[in-house]
Amino acid sequence: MDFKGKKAVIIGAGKSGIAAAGLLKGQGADIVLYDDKKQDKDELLKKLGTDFKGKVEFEKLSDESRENIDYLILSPGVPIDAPLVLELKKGNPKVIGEVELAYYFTKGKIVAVTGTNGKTTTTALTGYLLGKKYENTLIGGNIGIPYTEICLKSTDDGVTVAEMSSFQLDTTDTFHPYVSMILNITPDHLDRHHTMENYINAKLNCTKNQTESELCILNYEDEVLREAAKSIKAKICYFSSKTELENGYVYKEGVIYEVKDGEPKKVIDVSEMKLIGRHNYENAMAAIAAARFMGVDKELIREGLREFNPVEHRIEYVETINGVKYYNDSKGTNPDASIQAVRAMTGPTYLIGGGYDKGSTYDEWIESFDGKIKKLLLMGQTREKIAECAKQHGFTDYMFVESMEEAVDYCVKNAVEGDTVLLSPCCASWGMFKNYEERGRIFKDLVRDHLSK
Ligand code: UMA
Repeated sequence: MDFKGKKAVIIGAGKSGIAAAGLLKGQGADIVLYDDKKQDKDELLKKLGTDFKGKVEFEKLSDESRENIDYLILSPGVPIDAPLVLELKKGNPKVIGEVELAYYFTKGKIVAVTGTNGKTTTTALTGYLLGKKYENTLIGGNIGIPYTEICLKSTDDGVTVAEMSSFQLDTTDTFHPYVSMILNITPDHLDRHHTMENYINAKLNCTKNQTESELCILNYEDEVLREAAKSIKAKICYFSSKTELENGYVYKEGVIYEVKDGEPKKVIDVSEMKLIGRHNYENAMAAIAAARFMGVDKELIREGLREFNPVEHRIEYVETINGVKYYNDSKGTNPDASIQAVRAMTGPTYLIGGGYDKGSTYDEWIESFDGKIKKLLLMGQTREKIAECAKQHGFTDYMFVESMEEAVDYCVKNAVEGDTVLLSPCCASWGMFKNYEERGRIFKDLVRDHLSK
């Protein structure tokens, strides 16, 4: 792909937009970096570097920048049906997402990890296992490192493990991984994709260009995925934590097995790993399947599984204060993820939830409380909606808080030895926090502040 002298307008000047501009400036493109929201221009220019010769615009794209666009590059958070995108499309530019752009520059093999939940842990673990064999193993994408930031570091003999969100997959075209995995699909981001069908199709984009000799790893327990498998061209490898498969990876009574023609061979006893919870054993099976397909030795896989530490913000242990354990699950941004965190708790729990409304329903989340939740502390845009739903399910031990600080203070004062405090909001962080990382770090800082009091 030749970008020299071509006009590229990038929409969204967040992490991805900045990284895309960084990539394109080295290709001699004529760049306009635009954001709907006003930003500190000097700060942004500093991030772009002194060799950035393009334009930066905010709030309204100038008439000049709208003309003769060759490439319209969308950050993941920019919907393909955003009014500005629809308008600019009339000029017939090539419209691509930031991931598709990165793909043009990627060398070597790609492992793409998607699914509603478990992506980040699985991406990190897969990268860790592949790193045992491939010296140049890169990890990026939705995990927080823009793909355009790492793609130039890829090499023919290396591998890139890319976490792909539905937002990112929505705007891919030729993106072609060697191994793809879809961990699960449950309703999420319906405000952006409008229908479940659109959301599923976005996820399936990660396998649409794969061929028969390549691998697609799927969760056997997900009916949507089993149905989708019928039209997937790549070889399918299933994993399951419930069904004894004839071929694939199976979790049963504390052990992960690799099964070939009905014959199970033990991979690892899960008690040897630091990851906990059935959902994490599923993530581990997907990572093992990818590593095995890419030729990583079984003993090295076992070693990696034992060494790997859980990812920040996913049921992450923070501290114990006066016999009360604190867990940060800020990545619990939808019901399914948060249900897994609630299930992983073994005793009476103070649960901190609520946040940005992305159209989820909370019935299953409330049902998963199973008598364990002593108090539900609710914050953000969704707090009334969740409270209403809780009442309908006969759960009334909830209260509203205005801030994370108020929530943590309440828990520190009221939780007693043997209790657990879990931040697992079941909602996105937007509105109150920049992102889930900021929300999780603020929670952890507040908890640790109490430790030093
Ligand atoms: N913006 C516009 N117009 C729009 C929408 C956004 O100008 O119509 C601007 C915003 O004002 C903002 C910028 O775009 O300044 C933000 O861009 P972005 O939303 O694409 O976010 P980035 O900072 O580039 O981060 C993105 C991902 N964010 C989203 O998908 C919302 C990050 O995933 C990802 O880590 C990062 O790229 C690197 O790949 C975050 C996320 O919440 C973690 N992902 C969702 C999830 O996991 O559920 C999908």
